[in-house]
Amino acid sequence: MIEKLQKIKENASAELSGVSDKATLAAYKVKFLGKQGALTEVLRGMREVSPEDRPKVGALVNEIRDAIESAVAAKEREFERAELEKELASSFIDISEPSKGHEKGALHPLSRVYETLIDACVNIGFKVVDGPEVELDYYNFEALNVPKNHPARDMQDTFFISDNLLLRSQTSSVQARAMKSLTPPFKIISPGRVYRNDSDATHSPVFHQMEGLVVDENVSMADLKSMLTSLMRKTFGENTELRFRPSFFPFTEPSVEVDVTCPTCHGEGCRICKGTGFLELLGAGIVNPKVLEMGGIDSKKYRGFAFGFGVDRVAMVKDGIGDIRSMFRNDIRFLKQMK
Ligand code: FA5
Repeated sequence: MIEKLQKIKENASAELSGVSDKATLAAYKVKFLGKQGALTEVLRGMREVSPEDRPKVGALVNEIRDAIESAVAAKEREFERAELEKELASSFIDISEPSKGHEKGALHPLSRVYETLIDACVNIGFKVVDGPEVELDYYNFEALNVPKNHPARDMQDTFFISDNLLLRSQTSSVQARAMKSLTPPFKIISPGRVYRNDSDATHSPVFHQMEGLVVDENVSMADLKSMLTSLMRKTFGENTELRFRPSFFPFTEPSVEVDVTCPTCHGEGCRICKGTGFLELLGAGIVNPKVLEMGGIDSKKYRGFAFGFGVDRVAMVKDGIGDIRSMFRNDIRFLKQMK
């Protein structure tokens, strides 16, 4: 047995010099290490070896197998290196060739407006708060002075999930939640996605609002007006004029709708503003004392003002986008145009 093994060792060593490529290496491996190979063949005869000789024979088998395996691995490395060198020598990279250039990405028009509005508010002391998109009827309506079955609910065509659960139709729901946990004075904004059963060029079923709420002693309509004017001028330019029209919201009293001069025609009247020179952007007003009380705030001591933008509308106005839906189609041609 020992002689047989020594013979295998000698043959393996002698034949290695004849291994000149991957194919002969594969055949070599099969011949010495394969299932029908020389070493396996010897191992099958182990039964005939006396128990005292077995450890010696076993050790020799292992030694020969290890030696063949490392010789095979070394040859494999040698062939791979040779292949790589051949490839490197034959290929040529022309580093003087002009590059295709890198296209720069850009923020979505909506994200740009979001950032501008949020930054402008944070700079004057507003804190950003968040709330759930799947909301309780209570926070979206009841806590905002819109009881169940009240006709004011028709102002927003809402997606209900169940009697008490809905997709929030306005970010005012966050204001209703925040009042319960914050102690006045405070200034918060809540930007986020909202949902209504609307769809045309200026209405999308999913859109974005940014609600602002300021609660303090002695806040007034004049504060609301000056704050919104400064915010709109930061967004649309210093020459922007605001128009406040009396309106109705169940959660504010008095309520206003606010228009800004059309940035396309600067108030002259054009297709975008339908000839009026103004564009409607947001609702606002002095928070109804009933809403403050429902939020746990003493309405005798504190007053509040609130406003709610359509962020998508701001983006449309700012970038002259004719159809709100183009902002959600992810058409790369539109997005490139908006860069
Ligand atoms: C509200 O949603 C009130 N919560 C705003 C408010 C807040 C008033 C605080 C008073 C105090 P309104 O339904 O008007 O109001 O919506 C506000 C803005 O959202 C609109 O001016 C408009 O810019 C935008 N908007 C409304 N519906 C859609 C829609 N389907 N698609 C895109 N924008 C919309």
